[in-house]
Amino acid sequence: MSAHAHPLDPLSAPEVERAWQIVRAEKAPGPRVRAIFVMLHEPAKKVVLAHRQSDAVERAAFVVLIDSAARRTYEAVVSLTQGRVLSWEHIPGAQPAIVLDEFVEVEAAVRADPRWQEAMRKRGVTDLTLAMIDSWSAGNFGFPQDEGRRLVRALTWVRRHAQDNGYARPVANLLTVVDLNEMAVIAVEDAGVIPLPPEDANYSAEVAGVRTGLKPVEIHQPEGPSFELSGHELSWQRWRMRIGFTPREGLVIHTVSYEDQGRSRPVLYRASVADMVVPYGDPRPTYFHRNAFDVGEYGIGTLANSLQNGCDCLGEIRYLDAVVNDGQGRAVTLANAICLHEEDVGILWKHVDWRLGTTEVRRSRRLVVSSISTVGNYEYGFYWYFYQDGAIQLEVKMTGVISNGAERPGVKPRWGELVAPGVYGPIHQHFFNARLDMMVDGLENSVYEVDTVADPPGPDNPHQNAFHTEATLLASETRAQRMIDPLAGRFWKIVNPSARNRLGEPVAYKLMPGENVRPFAGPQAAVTKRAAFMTRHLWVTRFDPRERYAAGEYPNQHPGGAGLPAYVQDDAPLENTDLVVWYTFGAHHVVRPEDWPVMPVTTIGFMLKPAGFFDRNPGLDVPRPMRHGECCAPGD
Ligand SMILES: [Cu+2]
Repeated sequence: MSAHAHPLDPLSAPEVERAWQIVRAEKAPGPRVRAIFVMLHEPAKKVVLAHRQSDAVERAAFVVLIDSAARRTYEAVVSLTQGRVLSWEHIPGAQPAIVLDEFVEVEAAVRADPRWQEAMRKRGVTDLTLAMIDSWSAGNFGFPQDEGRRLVRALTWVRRHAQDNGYARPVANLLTVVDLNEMAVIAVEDAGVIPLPPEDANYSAEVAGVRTGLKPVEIHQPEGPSFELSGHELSWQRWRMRIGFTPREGLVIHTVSYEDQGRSRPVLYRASVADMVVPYGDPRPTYFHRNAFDVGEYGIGTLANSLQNGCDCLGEIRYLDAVVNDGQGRAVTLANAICLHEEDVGILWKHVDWRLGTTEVRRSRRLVVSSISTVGNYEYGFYWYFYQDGAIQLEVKMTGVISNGAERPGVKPRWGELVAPGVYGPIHQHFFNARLDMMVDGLENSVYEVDTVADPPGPDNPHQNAFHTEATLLASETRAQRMIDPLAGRFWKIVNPSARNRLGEPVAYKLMPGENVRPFAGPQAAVTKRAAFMTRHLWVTRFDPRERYAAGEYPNQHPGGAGLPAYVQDDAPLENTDLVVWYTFGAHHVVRPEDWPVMPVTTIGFMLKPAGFFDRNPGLDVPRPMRHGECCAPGD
């Protein structure tokens, strides 16, 4: 037993390394082994929910590794408390996520390959140090030569000069296929020279210039932030939660509850972005394979940034470090990877009673828990917001450099847009899936789909103005595969049938979709089979601790069918049970010249709002705003 504070604390750096040492000592997996993920093996819900502060905590790690020589993937559960491997399993055919070490080694292998060097010379590139090679996950297109291999399809860019944007000049028609187990180039596919774009694409202030006229904005919180952080437990304005982090998912929000009149009321057991995929719409040789699963194929947590105060977050900031692993099983501490801060977001509510001459207004403050990951060319920011009216929001911010290609002068591409002379941005989509293990006033919940419907004309509707909502129970996993319908005002309500509000209605939170889109890849496309989660905006499953990821445990090179489609095979009943809501939200990216050379942030997300969870507006008691050290008086 260790003296650890809480069963959901992410693994510490010594725990990561100890887990790896235990696996190596006990299983001797050979010299060419790579650690893929070393993360907390989360204890069972009942253990977590029954945990008291004085309880000793069993610590365990979940380890994924690959023996490159034997081409075998293993999973281990390692007890850190007992110092031994609890389970050890070979996962036949699985290609685990690609780790950073492999990216580095791929780049070196490609550079050293004479076929690739020849392809560069054909394109007039003499200084090969200006070239940059990014590994792209290989996908699974049923090519017989891919069978059984651990592959990436690497793309090349060439900077115009040493300080240039690495993605300034894409090399079109050149794909380098690398076997990661052999760390050898197995094919250089050159479909013909397209000239490199003529311009550089720098975005530094030194090159772009600096506008004038901005006066300073400073956020002062002289008494510090209003939240309290104790280890990984965070409390703020009646909210209480635990902040987790895994190398695969990045931010994880655990055990979210709201204190309501002295009662701690749970809302969520666990929330994370459980996978994502970026399908591209161009069928040509160096584009068709682009559909990165950035969570499951790369591990978005391992790619998290160290954040800087005043730059990434503004104000009175507290940070948490994140601990991930490298390919050798060493702990890597990403300092300041998780930013915690408060933001003023305008007014929370207001009313002017002009007869009485009184005004009551409250300002809205939100708690922000965020992290940003750099995945090759793109940046993804994950922002969880908690509001004083009981609302929760996830906002994903997308920025960085678009994935691109080169086009011959004068060609207007069908499957995308030109963003600069010779530089092309293919049309694509970013689908995220948030796994929301709901716990609305308890584990037993049901989900309803709520549409608004116009009443038919008739004696009950003589003025034909009538409309009402209709709620349909999503009674089983087959029936709980739904699409958005903004024209019906559709939302989904997560209800606790055995907890009632003062009006006698079951308490609920509703999931409110934001902007969303459908996938455009065809139903038989490889990416559609492999990322079947994107074909439905809403999925609900009965809780099963083994059902963790929307595209399954091993999406890399997987032929498809894993994850949600497999989880719902048994069509489990969903009424009044421990369930998980999986929400897919897609950002549709028709690339613009303004997205070049680095794209302004675009956002996508959704909200969870109380819907009869509280008896009234829970933000009534937010204090009046302060102005020059005094309250805004109602008569002002
Ligand atoms: Cu995009």
